[in-house]
Amino acid sequence: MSSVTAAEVLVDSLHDWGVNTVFGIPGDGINGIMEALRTRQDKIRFVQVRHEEAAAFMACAYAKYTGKLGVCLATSGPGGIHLLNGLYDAKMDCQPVLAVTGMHYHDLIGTLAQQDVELDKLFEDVTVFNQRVMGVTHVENLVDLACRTAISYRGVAHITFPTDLQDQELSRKQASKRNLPHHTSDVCAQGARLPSVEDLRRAADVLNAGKRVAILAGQGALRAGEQLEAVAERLGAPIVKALLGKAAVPDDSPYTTGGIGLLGTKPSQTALEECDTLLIVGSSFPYIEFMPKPGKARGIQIDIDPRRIGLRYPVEIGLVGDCRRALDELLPLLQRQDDREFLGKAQKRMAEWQANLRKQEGRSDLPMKPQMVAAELGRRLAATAIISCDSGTNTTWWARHIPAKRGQMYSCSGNLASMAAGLPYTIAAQIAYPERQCVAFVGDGGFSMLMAEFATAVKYHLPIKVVVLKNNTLGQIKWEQMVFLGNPEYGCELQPIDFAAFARACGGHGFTIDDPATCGDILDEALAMREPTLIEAVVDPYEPPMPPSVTIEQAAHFASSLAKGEPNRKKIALTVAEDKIREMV
Ligand SMILES: Cc1ncc(C[n+]2csc(CCOP(=O)(O)OP(=O)(O)O)c2C)c(N)n1
Ligand SMILES: [Mg+2]
Repeated sequence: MSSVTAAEVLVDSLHDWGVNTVFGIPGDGINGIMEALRTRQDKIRFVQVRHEEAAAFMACAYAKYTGKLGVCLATSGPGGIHLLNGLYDAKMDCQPVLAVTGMHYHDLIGTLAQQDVELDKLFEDVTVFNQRVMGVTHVENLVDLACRTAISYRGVAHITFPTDLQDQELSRKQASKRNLPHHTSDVCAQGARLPSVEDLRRAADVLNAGKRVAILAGQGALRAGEQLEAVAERLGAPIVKALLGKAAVPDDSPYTTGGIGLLGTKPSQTALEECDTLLIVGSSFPYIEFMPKPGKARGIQIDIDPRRIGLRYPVEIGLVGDCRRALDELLPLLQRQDDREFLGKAQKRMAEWQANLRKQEGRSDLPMKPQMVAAELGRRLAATAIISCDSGTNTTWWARHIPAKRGQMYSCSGNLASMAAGLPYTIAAQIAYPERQCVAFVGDGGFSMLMAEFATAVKYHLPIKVVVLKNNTLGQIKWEQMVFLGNPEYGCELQPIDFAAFARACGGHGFTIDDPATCGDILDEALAMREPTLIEAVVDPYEPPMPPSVTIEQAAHFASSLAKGEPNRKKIALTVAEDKIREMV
């Protein structure tokens, strides 16, 4: 039998776990692993990125969009440190990700040598599994347990690998006497957790007794759309969607009132305020001020993670299990609610809300309104498009003005709410689904953080489309400073970049849209491109992302920020006043 190196054992084991893509950047701490990847290119594709943070975001997005393990690789010291933000994104949105990092020579660790960072210690907080390789015969056991733990506990596993051990040949002589070869398994055992019959019956009793049931659907409900709609129909219940649950049911479903929270809709907020019973399906939506007051409604929660039952609302019954299967079991126990008034009212309010959105989207102002750009894009997206966004005001426009259609996928950095995720998410989506339309909808601040990844898309001929909302400001923060604290904006203006020229400089296509009259045609042309394409949309920096309803405190803060010397107060006041008037007429 020909000999294999420890790094080859790592790569072969990953392949056995079904891994076929690894995102990363080489370095002297992982060159042994790179060699194993080089000689196994037919099994695993190595995608070279420009920043390890992007590799971790890609691994996270790969997991989100495929349901499979995402894998990233970084060298010792700085490479591993760069991964962290993307790994936290995976941790906080509960995605199975394996990070492999390099480490210094095994016998120099802890001796102040170059790049001697004990990454296992650093990664302690972000991981559900975190080990350093102690010898060549350790690798197979570690990989099996790392992959299994990441998948079963929906979190980040980390293996850090001393560089000199990577190219050592596997010799069973080195194994301890209890470490028999191949004593671990690479079988991916899927849990089929279902709530107990008793709990399902109790939950059904509560739901059947409700007169005004609302459903809050999150990321965990993404693969349970049909079931959600069936339950909503049976109970006459509106479906309110948390941000990560945007694609759980399409926005044209008669049952949904769209998103919830600051970037959600008023009808969703009202539904949660007025419901007497709340069914939470796969969501840990963190803004509890939008939930019913504790005790105001009876609560039922379905979640795959028992720890999360009762996390944000004091529910009476927790159904622990896969949302789709749990809803399948629940449905036959539910009686049809004959009083359709609660759903009917929500639908009426939603129609009014939609009419207001359409007004915003139809505006032909210069500079362009971001709502208009989002809507024009949304109209043109393919039936199976995958659309990722960043954190910022762009998230609000994405959430409200790009309607999710059946068959599309949507995601962003949800609980971490990190900027810069949109582009790496889109690259990962395109790698996972070469035939689908993959689009990033991002802000100029977030995009510029990891914009070098556009060159990654060019390198691999990925026909991604990136829509950059260019408002030359960290828009979201500007509004937060004014509306939440009553202060003038500070530190928010951005040095403008010619993003279209940048895209061309990378070898891709670059378009600029600055006029509503040509916006649609340019989008058509850009979306038809077969190489990476960036569309820079020059939008109004003074357009506020209005919350579904403005509190008196927010209005007072806003007024005080203008009075305190907000530098752009005239333009801002005019824009806000004009928006308000248009809403009324
Ligand atoms: C990595 C990171 N840094 C800072 C923040 C705080 N933050 C949230 S939104 C935002 C502004 C985003 O600006 P831009 O990408 O231009 O989007 P816009 O709000 O203008 O649409 C900032 C700084 C964050 N969420 N993530
Ligand atoms: Mg911006």
